[in-house]
Amino acid sequence: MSNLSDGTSADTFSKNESIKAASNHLRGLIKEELVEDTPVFSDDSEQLLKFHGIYQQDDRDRRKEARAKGLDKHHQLMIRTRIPGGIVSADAYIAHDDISQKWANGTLRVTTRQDFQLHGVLKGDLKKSIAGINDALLTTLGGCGDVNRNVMCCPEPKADAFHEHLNRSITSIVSALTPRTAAYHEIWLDGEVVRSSEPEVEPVYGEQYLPRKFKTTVALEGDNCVDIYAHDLALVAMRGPNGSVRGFNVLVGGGLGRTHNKPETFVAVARPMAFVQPDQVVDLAREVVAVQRDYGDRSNRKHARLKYTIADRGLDWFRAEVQKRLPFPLQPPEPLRWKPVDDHLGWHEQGDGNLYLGVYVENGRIADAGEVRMRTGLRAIIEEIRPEVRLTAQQNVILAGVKPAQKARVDELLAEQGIAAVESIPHAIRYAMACPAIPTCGLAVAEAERALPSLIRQIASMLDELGLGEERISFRMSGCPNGCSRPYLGDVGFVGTTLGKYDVMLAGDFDGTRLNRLYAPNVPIGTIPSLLRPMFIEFGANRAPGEGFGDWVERIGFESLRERAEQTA
Ligand code: SRM
Ligand code: SF4
Repeated sequence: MSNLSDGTSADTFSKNESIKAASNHLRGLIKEELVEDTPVFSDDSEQLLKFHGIYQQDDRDRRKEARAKGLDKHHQLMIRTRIPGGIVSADAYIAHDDISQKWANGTLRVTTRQDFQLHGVLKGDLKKSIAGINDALLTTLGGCGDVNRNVMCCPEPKADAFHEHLNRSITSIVSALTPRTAAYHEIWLDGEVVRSSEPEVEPVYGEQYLPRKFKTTVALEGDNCVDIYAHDLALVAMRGPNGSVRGFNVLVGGGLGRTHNKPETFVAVARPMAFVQPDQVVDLAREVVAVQRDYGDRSNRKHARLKYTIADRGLDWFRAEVQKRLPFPLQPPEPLRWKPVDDHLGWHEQGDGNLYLGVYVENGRIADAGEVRMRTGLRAIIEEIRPEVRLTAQQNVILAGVKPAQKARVDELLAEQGIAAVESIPHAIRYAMACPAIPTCGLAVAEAERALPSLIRQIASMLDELGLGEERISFRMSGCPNGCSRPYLGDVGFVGTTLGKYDVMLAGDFDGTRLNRLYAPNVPIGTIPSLLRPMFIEFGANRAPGEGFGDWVERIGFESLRERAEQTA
């Protein structure tokens, strides 16, 4: 193992560093263990599998029963397909739906980073599932692991020159930051094992890949629907004349993961670092990643994200280090202004005579549940109309390229399966998000996806009763402080502390430009509506015209909020 650029000895490296270094570019023993007659991979392979887009999990709902019977956990795998900009062809959607039916738990999960996740895959079905995804021209390589993850982008399918330019930049960034190892093909696709006298090279990542996960998003000037401030690297495309991209504002060092009671772990928003020309953006992205590769903390994984490198060494140091590696001068960042975030739901013109429809999917779970047969409905439309599918950063689905003459048929197919038009969905529900948490996530300490629907309906009816039903307030819940549903960037965050309890975070904003803060720790879920009710009453009575809930809380402050809430309650 090599030492760090700053001279840190390899002796202090964390265990994951030795696993990566010894893995021969992510091969390890995955191929050998795949054919063993066991339901699980070894611990080392579990870490390497992440780079291949695979997490080893167990069904937490079945733990108790298994323990009582003296049986092992119910082991299963989750597969994450990396989907740049969330763009999926009709064929790839159908392939994922088929795989979910045959080999996973029958549902598809749209993630907050515009990917698909398949849960509940058994080891014996893993290779077939991955091969099916690749046959549909998508990959799971780099879906997880210590590499640059999926590159996000606003999914609005606008047919104009600006979007075309942007798509070209994204393709180049994705290609520059995708791992080069042939391990993926060898293991999952029966690719030939290349035996060459030349050593295999990972030009960006080297032998040990990055110290930790790395996340990049591209955003469009004025539109923060991808939550740029949560990202290690955010590139905001600025408009030039005639639909050109004038350049990119570059922000670095955002990250939301933290651990309860460990103040040395913290949430950070990405900060403006530079402005670059369109033809410089790929080099810039590569060198930002390279500086983090060389200077990120490889001894402590809880301190290994770019936000800690920047907190320890300073943004000026980071900018100078990136600059040293580039042949062009970094320009100062331009000011950013945001319009109200658009979730792109409902019917819209897309600029080429066709339409797109944004469909609301509760917490991203495409499933048939009771009256709402989302899976059947989306499948029927996609098979018959064959739209392009786009996954949004709010866990919803866009059907693009629908001909005006097909609109009525799409509406009919949705109605047949009980899928409501977005206009009829209460705003609190529409703008809410929750992470998967229990039963699949091994890190969850509380429920999220299964707990939010009931809570958010209580909140929605309360807001409606108080005449605030039309307000755009974002409620985001996560089952632990890692922040996968970006709870720290909503008006209101519910962060799980233990089963049935949540830290209630307030004073963020709807447009995701400001972190919220802890207002009330460890609140039992059943009492959250009564905690919020007096605040909503005060908000309705005293806010300034057009002021959002989080902005109002931020303006009056927690102390005044507590006093007012006590008087109103
Ligand atoms: Fe996440 C780990 C789910 C977006 C921060 N995240 C996990 C794992 C894989 C649990 C694990 O490591 O065993 C979860 C799998 C649950 C399951 O059963 O599916 C998980 N994260 C998700 C998804 C599916 C949540 C969702 O509701 O959609 C999102 C998948 C995104 C994707 O397609 O790549 C997801 N995770 C996020 C985000 C939001 C974002 O990136 O915009 C964050 C906060 C931003 C950030 O990274 O700082 C996030 N996930 C984490 C962390 C904390 C990282 C840290 O720096 O401390 C972990 C734990 C870890 O890495 O150790 C984690
Ligand atoms: Fe799991 Fe925590 Fe992420 Fe939720 S926030 S998916 S509980 S790691």
